Amino acid sequence: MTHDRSHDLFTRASELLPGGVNSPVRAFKSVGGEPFFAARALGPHLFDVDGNRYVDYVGSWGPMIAGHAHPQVLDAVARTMRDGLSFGVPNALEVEMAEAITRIVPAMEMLRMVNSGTEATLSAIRVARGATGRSRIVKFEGCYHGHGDSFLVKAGSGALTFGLPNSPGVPKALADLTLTLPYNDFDAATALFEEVGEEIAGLIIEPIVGNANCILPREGYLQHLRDLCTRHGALLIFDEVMTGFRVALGGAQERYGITPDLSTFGKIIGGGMPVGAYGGRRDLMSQVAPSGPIYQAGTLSGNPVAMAAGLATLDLIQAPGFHAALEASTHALCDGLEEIAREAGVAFHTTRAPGMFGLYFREGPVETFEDSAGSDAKRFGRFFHAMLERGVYLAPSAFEAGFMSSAHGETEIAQTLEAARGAFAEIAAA
Ligand code: KE4
Repeated sequence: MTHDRSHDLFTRASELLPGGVNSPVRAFKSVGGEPFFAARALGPHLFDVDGNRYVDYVGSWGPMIAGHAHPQVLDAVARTMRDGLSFGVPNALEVEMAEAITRIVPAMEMLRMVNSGTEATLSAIRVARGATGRSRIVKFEGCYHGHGDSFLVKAGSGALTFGLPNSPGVPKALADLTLTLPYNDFDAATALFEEVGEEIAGLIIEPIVGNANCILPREGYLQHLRDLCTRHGALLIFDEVMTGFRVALGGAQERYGITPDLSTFGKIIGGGMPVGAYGGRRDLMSQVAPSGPIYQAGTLSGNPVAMAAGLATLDLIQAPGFHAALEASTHALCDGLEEIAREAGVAFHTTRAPGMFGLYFREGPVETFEDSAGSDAKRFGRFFHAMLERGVYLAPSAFEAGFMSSAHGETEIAQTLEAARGAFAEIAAA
């Protein structure tokens, strides 16, 4: 594979964009080398500017659950944009989106559209603080909720990838209001709530962690957090920006049968266009301006083009059997990778939920952030490049989940496993 044009573009980009990218995790910093530049994408594939084709397991970090450039999504966008890109006054598609989300996610009694997952989570936290009159929030080490100041404390995703879990620029006074807990630790959560439970406005969690690689909740853990929040008057906030509409149609809250007080979404509901949403209990959301005093606003919130792309994607994922098929292909990929690693004698483990998965260069199980951090990141980096050279694009960090789409068929999974045979053999021999 040649990457000459990507290299030229990256050289130019690096002059003008920090790290040559508009979002850190794209820079390949933790796996080494330079990122390729995408020229186009279709279905399960990305094509770079040098003409290389990759089976894509990142899917723009989640939105492309129905595959890239799905005709139904593109047609909806093309139809809508001809009537204008943004009005700054309400439009019918915003109502249709609100009706779709509240129908699919019953805990979302009322919601507000925004333009990113970050906006959704920082708005949800503001509602929690405004509605309870409390200031402290609880998050989990390794979880990532976007780059809002309150969340850049022991954060995951790119912050973790670059060892910046506590970013400069976040005032200590604000960071001190963010308490962190170890994920999947029942006793630590109980102890914290017993100590300061009445000061906690909200607890925000990725119900399935997808930003410290992929970690599933232990049996009963989410219910334990639900009970603690209820008992101490704190609000339970499910950050489903990644898991929403993916691990089940109704997200992790449907999969695990938990009713959060507030939820945040993004990615899939924009179908690739900038979008986020936050919402939940009506008595909380009715306190948001202009119906209440808690302020939040956005020039492009609910813009018709993003709504059209999101609605078309939501339509596609409601097809009968969509999530069952996504779960089956996720298991087929992960089972195959584990078998090939075993044959190659490489310590390897996967975690999986419908449509998302974690790859670990360590023996299982992986149930805590420490388990995840104990994966051999150097080996992951070598595996990443060995797969890339063989036409498979995995998330470029040992601390990111991978994503499956309905466009990944048996052919793509077989190609991926064939590439993995060579990649694992290469690693075993290193
Ligand atoms: P955005 O602001 O990037 O739209 O969403 C922030 C966010 C919030 N909550 C969760 C659970 C998330 O996963 C994210 C964003 N996810 C990362 C991927 N790990 C986006 C990729 C990137 O930062 O470029």
